[in-house]
Amino acid sequence: MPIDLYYMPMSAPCRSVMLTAKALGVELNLKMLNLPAGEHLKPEFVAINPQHCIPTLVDGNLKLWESRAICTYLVNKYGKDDSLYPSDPQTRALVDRLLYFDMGTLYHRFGEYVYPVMFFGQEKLEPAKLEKLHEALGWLDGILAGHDWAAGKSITVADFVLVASVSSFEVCGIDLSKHRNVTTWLARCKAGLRGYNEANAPGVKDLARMTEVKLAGK
Ligand SMILES: N[C@@H](CCC(=O)N[C@@H](CS)C(=O)NCC(=O)O)C(=O)O
Repeated sequence: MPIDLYYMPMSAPCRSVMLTAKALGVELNLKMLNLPAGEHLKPEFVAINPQHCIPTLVDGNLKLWESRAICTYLVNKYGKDDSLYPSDPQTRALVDRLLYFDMGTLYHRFGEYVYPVMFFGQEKLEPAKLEKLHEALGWLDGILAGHDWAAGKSITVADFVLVASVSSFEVCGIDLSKHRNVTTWLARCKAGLRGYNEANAPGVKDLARMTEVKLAGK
């Protein structure tokens, strides 16, 4: 039975799921939804996900949304071992902390800064919101100090989730250069994550193109 993923390449949450699937060698049946055209609001998709957000995964009778929950589900169900989402409570807690940090703080602050201009007609980006995003990037920089991957010595789902976010920030003109651990980790992810070029890079390019139109001069 195919595993369907409703997605759009530009979406960072969707890319984190695709990176996780690539790392696991799990084949996804990709079903693209054009959000600007409102395809996510069509009755057939709302019947699957009443919240009409992507990514949405359909695996047999399971219909699942919330990207970080999808990533950990895929590892729990299809991982040959637990390395991408360690079962040791303490290590898992550190991974979970990063997933929640991404959702509630890091990506959230990016959205607060960029979305009003990108999607809701606000004229200018607000410097105070950029500062808040840099504060969060500074925390990530501290978290990354002294080890290669987000949660320690090996790759976990936290890397997939965080890199989908941070690679988006990069093409939206957020200057990452003062966060040295972030920039070296980002380069490591680009070079070292299996499937990065297929699962993340094309969507980031789409986002870069949109950014040029929507954020230039703002
Ligand atoms: N917390 C959710 C956020 C998902 C989300 O905001 N998806 C956006 C695209 S990036 C979306 O589907 N927007 C359309 C909608 O919510 O109606 C996740 O991580 O999966």
